[in-house]
Amino acid sequence: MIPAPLIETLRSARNVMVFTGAGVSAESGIPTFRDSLTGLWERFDAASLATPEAFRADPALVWGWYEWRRMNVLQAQPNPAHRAIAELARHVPRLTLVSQNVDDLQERAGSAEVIHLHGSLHQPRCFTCGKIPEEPLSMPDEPEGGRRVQPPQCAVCDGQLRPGVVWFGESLPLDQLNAAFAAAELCDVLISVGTSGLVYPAAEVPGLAWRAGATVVHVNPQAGTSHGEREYALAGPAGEKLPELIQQAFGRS
Ligand code: BJW
Ligand code: ZN
Repeated sequence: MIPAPLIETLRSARNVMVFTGAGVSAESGIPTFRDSLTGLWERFDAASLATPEAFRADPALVWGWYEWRRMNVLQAQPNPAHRAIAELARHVPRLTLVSQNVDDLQERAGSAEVIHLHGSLHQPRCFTCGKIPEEPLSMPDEPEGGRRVQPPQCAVCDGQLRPGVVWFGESLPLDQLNAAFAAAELCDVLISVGTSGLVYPAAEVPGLAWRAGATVVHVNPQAGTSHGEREYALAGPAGEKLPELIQQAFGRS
């Protein structure tokens, strides 16, 4: 049951922000990071795979792991939550979509502009000179995970390509972070979907919006039932709750 005041607020909002985490892609079969049993960090060691030190120590291990993840994403399809976000953009005067995700499922569901705070699996760059190769990556050869794969060489400096994601201890892309913070301060409604809110500075976004006066909605199976002033929790999978919210606010989904 979606609270009536939330439906009214969304219906009259001029400026909506959607902030997504790994949970929005969970129903496409892409594992989250911290869910018990299924989360990537339950099965793999973040320090050995998602830091610049890890890449320096064993580039083939890190590149192979990210190639496995890129292949999973290439084989996955957008789910009803991704499609609901693309549809919401057609109902409100302005929608800003900010994602912590490194997949491209939101774009493939029809969202035109996505602010990616943690980069992309699909756009590697040189670990040495930072150059982004002109040629897109080809389909990974081997479906198996856990296999070492030598990273391709940079055409400019012969350095090694690295995944174009933001690792622990690295700065987030400044333009995207500034755009996300600015949008958070301007929005009337922020819908936070499928994030544990544990990783900073991205995790500051919903609080920033709330302190600036926005109504904040959390869509998450783990969402608590209690909520503060201007704060709602829709407890359930995003692929159910987002279409329901949009259907009730705008009449179709
Ligand atoms: C569903 C669902 C369904 C399930 N429907 N929902 C302040 C305090 C403490 C530490 C720090 C701090 N500030 C910075 C730090 C350090 C660090 C940090 O935050 N650490 C914390 C973990 C303690 N941050 C950084 O290092 C950042 N950089 C930085 O701060 O730079 C400044 C600096 C420079 C130099 C030196 C020092 C500092 C960078 C962070 C980069 C994060 N990178 C990753 C990996 C990206 C690459 C990759 O994909 O491998 O980003 S980590 C991982 O976590 C990934 C995600 O984007 C990010 C957030 O995770 P997310 O999306 O929330 O996923 P989960 O799994 O946590 O949650 C999923 C949720 O979905 C759950 O709630 C489920 O219930 C829910 N769900 N099914 C809806 N169907
Ligand atoms: Zn280079």
